[in-house]
Amino acid sequence: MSRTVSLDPVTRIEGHLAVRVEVENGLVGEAFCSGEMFRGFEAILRGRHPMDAQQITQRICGVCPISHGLASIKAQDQCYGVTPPENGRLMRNLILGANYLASHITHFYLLSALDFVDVTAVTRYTGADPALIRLKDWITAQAAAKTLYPAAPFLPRYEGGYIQDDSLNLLALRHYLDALRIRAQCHKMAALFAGKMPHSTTLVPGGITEHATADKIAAYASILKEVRSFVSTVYVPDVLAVAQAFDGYFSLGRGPGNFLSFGVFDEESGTWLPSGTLIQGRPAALNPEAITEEVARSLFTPESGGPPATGRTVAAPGKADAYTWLKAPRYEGQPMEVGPLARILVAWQAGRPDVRDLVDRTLARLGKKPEDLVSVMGRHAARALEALLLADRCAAWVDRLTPGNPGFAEFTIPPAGTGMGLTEASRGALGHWLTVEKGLIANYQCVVPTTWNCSPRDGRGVPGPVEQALVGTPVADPQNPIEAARVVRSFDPCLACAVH
Ligand code: NFE
Ligand code: MG
Repeated sequence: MSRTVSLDPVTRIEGHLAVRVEVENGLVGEAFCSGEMFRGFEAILRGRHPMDAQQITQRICGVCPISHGLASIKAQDQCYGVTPPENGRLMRNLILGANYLASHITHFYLLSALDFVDVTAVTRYTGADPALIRLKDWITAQAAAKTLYPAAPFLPRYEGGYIQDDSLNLLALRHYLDALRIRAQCHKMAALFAGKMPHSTTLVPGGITEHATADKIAAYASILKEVRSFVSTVYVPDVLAVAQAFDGYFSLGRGPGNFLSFGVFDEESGTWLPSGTLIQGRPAALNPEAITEEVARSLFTPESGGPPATGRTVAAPGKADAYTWLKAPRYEGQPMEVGPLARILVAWQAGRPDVRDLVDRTLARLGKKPEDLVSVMGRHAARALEALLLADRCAAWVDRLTPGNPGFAEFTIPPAGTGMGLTEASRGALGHWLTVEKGLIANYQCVVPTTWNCSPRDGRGVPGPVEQALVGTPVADPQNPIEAARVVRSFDPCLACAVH
């Protein structure tokens, strides 16, 4: 007998996502992802000055604003025919790198870890760590208050299957509290060159307006050391410990097996993490012309679909058979998984030596094969390994900055033109498409990581990546579908971005 289980809202993600799964004989048979709000950023941008775009699109999200700002200024770089000087290119990487580190650390500790770690361990704590004592007192007092949400964001929660060893749980909770401080440090790092965080004032076409002074370079390098040490001695070991404790999740949450990366972090030639696709294991070069958006089951009019350069965003709230405010991006007509796992797999396949070395060593340590990465645990591991590789890369970029050299190049805005800004947000491939007419924005389209991952069924009825990843997931207790929640959260969804 089939039974509908609804995860609504999915908590500990960003934005409003509802997931419905049909469970038959204890396994998910079909899944549906619904983005539950309409925002209309693309409609807001039409008719405005193109230089408003990097400011407005950063407001799509407080978690990945830098990626939206960068996609926007890269689209404008192309439209205006301007290339950033070396300092501008490096500062863009350093701001984005700091934003990735904040995002990955936030995702693991604040959003995902409590799917595995038993937070109630702190109520049994008898040690002397003041931070854990404060957390214990707070949770105990809140839980005793018997309100609807007794100790949010910790309780209520799904019951079942947490780590049993309280010493491990307490260590992870201590790291949860440390992560709050480290993510703030990441924002300080970003703000050195971004002016402020989360929404930067220094991102402009042609580069970055902040000056790379010796004191900012030294400050960035110094905070980076602290963040890098947290990533290598806390974050990566914690992820590997959780991976070993939940080994079964290396074979759950597979998804469509297609991966897409736009490539990110501009270097003198090409990008550090390469662009490319892997479709059923076959690597290929990225072809942006192969990207389309489908709207068959989305709450948009038919003209809202098609290639992003000419797509529109016209809401159709009452549309029959539609179940989400996300469009369905497709590549060569296929659903594609995007994100750290996609970037790492594409880079591994392309033979990037730093990626190969770290990934291969980690797989050997875990006794896993590369194909095991296509899973819930593989996504967490890829995110953590990317953070470690990126911290090292940021150290090299900050070293290359030359105090006194220009951060941006001058440009003029043509009365008409087009631009495509492709980058990677922490959650995956991000593109902004810009058309300028009479000096104003005539059309603007964003195709966003979570729109790829949480996309609905397309015109052929093919489900999106998260919908596919959920199929076959065991749900032992329909009242506590924690296994399904773990699959969804491994993608680090941000619905605020996805519906933009
Ligand atoms: Ni709101 Fe975002 C990232 C973008 S996800 S977090 O990373 O772009 O779709
Ligand atoms: Mg869009």
